[in-house]
Amino acid sequence: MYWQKEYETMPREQLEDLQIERLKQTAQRVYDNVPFYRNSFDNLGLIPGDIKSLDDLQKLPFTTKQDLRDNYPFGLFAVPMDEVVRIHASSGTTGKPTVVGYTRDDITNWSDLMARALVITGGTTCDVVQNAYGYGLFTGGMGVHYGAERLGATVVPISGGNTARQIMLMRDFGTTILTCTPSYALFLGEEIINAGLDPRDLKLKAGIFGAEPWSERMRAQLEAKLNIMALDIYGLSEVMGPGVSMECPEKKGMHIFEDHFIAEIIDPETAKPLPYGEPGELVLTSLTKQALPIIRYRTRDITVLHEDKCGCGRTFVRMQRVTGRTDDMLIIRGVNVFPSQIESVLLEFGDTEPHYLLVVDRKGTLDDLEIWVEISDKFFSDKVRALEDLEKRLKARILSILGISARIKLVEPRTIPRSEGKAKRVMDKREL
Ligand code: DLL
Repeated sequence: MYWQKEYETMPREQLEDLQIERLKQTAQRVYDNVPFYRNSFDNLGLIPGDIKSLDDLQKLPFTTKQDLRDNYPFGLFAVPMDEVVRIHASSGTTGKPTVVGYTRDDITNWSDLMARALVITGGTTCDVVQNAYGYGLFTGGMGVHYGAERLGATVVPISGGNTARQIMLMRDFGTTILTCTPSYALFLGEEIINAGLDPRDLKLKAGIFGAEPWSERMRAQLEAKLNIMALDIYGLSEVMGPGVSMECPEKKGMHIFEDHFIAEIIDPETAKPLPYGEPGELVLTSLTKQALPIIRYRTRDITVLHEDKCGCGRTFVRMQRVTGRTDDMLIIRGVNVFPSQIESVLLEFGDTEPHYLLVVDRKGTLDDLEIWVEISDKFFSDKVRALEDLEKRLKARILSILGISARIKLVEPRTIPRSEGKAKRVMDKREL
């Protein structure tokens, strides 16, 4: 089943014609409206008219998270603010978030892509979609929500957390499609069983899980525990949000919605393009976005692209599961965390040293973050009460900056191993 069959099954040649047309428009749009892009085109001696074929994409400059940061908050927007109807944001590398914007047409396109994702799982107007992705600045909640409404399904905007209530509503409302992070889905699956329920008594049939890495092992567990078909969805705020690509029931990777995005794989070291089939960093260019068109965005996500025909009939290339990142970003309970964000919090607090270690583990099915922080010599001789107070303040500050709660472990001065080269800030013990 398709939502927009004409596009989803478009012959490659026709699809490439559409991509080049849209790429030309995008290059013109950013050149005319975004000083950052005009400058970078000028520096390369490039004008939008130089883009004549898809191969010319490689002439265009890359965009990075740092570029979004340098132009915080709205500097990369290509339309006046009165055309922007929505803002979302994701973690920046330090204090300020990365901000993205959408026009009304952007929201319509995004909703269509999310409706496609739901239809791929077999979704129809008769489905009840329990949307347990977080609502708010994170793109997961609203992204799925608008897609479900666009499809005409019934959406239950429950957001994340409150597991007992999730299970109650799942049963009472006859939820058929669950959308959330895969680790939360696994937790829900276990809690359903702990509550003495049999998943076969629920009406659940499919789950659309993403926003963090997962594995085939987790898929098998999710499908067994929840008695569903579990499919992977990928996206990132900078490029749109969820719905950049979506897996089909063939389960051979996620189809990139190539009528809206061009995907490349590059060698993260040399930035040179790599052929299909080789692992590297995913680079995405938007083709239809108006508020925040993005050229060759370096996602930092490692994957492989496959172009062989898919049994589902879609002609879009597929990306394999994301297997890692080229930077130090962690995803903890679905929240993107950069060690540098934590460092900047520690620097605000005079009583700690900027020596820290993030210990990430999976307790049961949920991620757990413990932050080891060295306290200063001066502070170390102080009273227990003061230590407890420092711990509390740090915890609260990290919660407010990162949006996740962490356990703080204050350690004696000079106990976190120093490294001669790049400091080791993270110990990730999770096995997916
Ligand atoms: O996580 C958007 C999203 C919401 C995707 C709901 C899927 C479902 P950000 O918060 O900007 O956006 O984080 C984007 O999350 O660069 C990847 O590193 C990671 N990521 C997203 N989807 C997957 C996935 C949303 N299916 C960052 N597998 C991306 C592995 C994923 N990693």
